[in-house]
Amino acid sequence: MTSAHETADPLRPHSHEPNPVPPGDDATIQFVGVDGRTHPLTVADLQRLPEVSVANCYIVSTGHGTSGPFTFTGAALLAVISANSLDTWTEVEVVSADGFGNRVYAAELFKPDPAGPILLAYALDGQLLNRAQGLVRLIVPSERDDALRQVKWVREVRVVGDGKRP
Ligand SMILES: Nc1nc2c(c(=O)[nH]1)N[C@H]1C(S)=C(S)[C@@H](COP(=O)(O)O)O[C@H]1N2
Ligand SMILES: [Mo]
Repeated sequence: MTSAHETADPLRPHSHEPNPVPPGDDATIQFVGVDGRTHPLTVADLQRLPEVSVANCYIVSTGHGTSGPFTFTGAALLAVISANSLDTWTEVEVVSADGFGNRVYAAELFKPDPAGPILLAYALDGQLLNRAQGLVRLIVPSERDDALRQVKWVREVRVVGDGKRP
């Protein structure tokens, strides 16, 4: 489901050559709250949240074939936001160190998804993700078309609100 509006959004690019090379050595992830306050988020922070595994995930690359099925393990994106921000929010932008990104709407996270919850994954088939695999990767299990939402090398998790205080 892609509307014209979403296609024009740089956080939801329409076509993309996947970058196979990790962008630099700095793997720090910053969590940016609705109020702009920023703090680092580590893999250990994610591991302290309830561990969620989603089986039958595929990475479907237009022109490069499909890989999987994989079981990705990580923290639910909703749990990451809830643990780090008390503000009401409408969407979260997950942006990589190579300038690739995706926007996830609150409605997507609050509605149970039969494919499985959206994760900040740190493991694949029981092994921690290495840097080449993304280290921390956004996994959207319901996306089965071109992997544009499966953001590797997450650098920033930016929560966006509507300006209203809770
Ligand atoms: N950070 C980052 N994530 C990304 C991309 C990218 O270029 N940079 N490409 C996307 C696309 S288009 C594809 S097909 C998959 C490829 O994932 P893979 O390298 O695990 O096969 O990563 C997705 N996530
Ligand atoms: Mo892709």
